[in-house]
Amino acid sequence: VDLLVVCDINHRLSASSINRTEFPSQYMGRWYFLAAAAPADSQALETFKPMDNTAFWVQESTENEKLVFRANVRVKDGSCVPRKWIYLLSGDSTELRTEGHPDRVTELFSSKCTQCVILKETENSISRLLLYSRSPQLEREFVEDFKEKAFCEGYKETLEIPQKLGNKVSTGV
Ligand code: GYM
Repeated sequence: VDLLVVCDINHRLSASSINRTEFPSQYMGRWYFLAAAAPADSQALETFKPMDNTAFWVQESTENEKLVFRANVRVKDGSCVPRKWIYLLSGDSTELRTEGHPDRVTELFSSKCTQCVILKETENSISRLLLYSRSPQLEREFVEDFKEKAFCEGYKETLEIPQKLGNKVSTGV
C-alpha cells in the first residue's frame, strides 16, 4: 500500500512521553498486539501472518530487574499457543533485553494513543515496530498514526492483527 504521507517531526518515534518515574510499573498487566511494521521485503512480519490476535500479561518477577511476559497467541484456525518470555531491565533505561536472545534489543516509544506503546525490536540486522494497546480495539486514527510513523521511519510494510476471534490470557496466578 502506498501512503501519501508528508513525513515531518510529528512522525518521528519518540520516547519523550514515557513517564520514567513510574517505569516500569505502568506497563504491568494486560496488553493486546494490534499492528506491526517492517522494512519492505524483510520477511520480518511473516511470523505474525497466521495470527488472529495475541493477548499479553506482563508482571514483575520475584527476581529483581526481570519482567515476565506471558502471551496467548490465537491462531486464525482457532487454536491457541501460549508463550512466555523473560525481559531484563537495566536501571531505569527503557531499553530491554530478552533472556535467551542475547542479540535482541527492545526499545519503547510513545504512541499518539495514550493507552498504547510502540516497541522497536532489533535482532542482528533485522528490526520491526510493534504496536500494543490496553484494548483489543483501537480507533482508526491511532492505527493510521502508527502506520505513518512506521512508513516515515522506513518500515514500509505493515500488518494489522485481525482481532476477529476472542482471547483470554492466563495471568498465571
Ligand atoms: O507474538 C509475537 C510477539 O508479538 C513478539 O513480540 C514480543 O514478544 C514482544 C513483547 C510484547 C510485549 C507486549 C506488551 C507491551 C507492554 C510494554 C512493555 C514494557 C515493559 C517495561
